[in-house]
Amino acid sequence: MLEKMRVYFITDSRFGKHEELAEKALKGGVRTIQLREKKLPAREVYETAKRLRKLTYDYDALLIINDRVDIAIASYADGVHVGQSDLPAKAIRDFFDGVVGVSAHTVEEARGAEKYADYLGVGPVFRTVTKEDAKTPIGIDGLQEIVSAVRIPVIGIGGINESNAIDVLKCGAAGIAVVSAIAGKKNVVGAARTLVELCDDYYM
Ligand code: TZP
Ligand code: MG
Repeated sequence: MLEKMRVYFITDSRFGKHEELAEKALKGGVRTIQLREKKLPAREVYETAKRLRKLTYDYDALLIINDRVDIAIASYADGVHVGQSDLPAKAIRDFFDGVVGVSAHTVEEARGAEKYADYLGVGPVFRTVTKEDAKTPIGIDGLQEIVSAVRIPVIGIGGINESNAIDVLKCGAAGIAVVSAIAGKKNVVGAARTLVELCDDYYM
């Protein structure tokens, strides 16, 4: 599972259709897709998730649903990713067999989640404009501190691109989660491929 999360792509409809972005990222070698849709009604998110499920199966990739464990279950996704204000991982574990990822911004949040989460999404590492309510960047040092404080895999997120991805991996992060470094590029397939090759090379 972890190997597939090295480059973890999060879809964002401001950059294009979820399915189109996901397919291009998959073509570029990405093996984890997170469906992140904050605006559409549940029915539409579910329909999108089902289409992404088919696509991710075709590429032997993981599908993670942001926020909504009900949609993750209904669409046969591999997992769900929740934040500090969503259902707690402990509660999700009681009825969901899939992968559970939790966002953490501090050592305290990370330690609080590690017992029940499979991985942590930690950040924003760098400044990002993609998330409207993004917190203060924790920087490489903040990321390093959290990686050292927990035993579960940490995926860095926020402002990560081809020029700083290796710094994130050098902290001991298991991968990088990105939106704009893939979705915001003219050549989405090529941008995905560049990041995948960069990260794979680092782990070789
Ligand atoms: N959570 C923390 S930062 C972020 C999310 C969803 C946005 C990451 O987007 P980008 O474009 O990779 O900085
Ligand atoms: Mg959330």
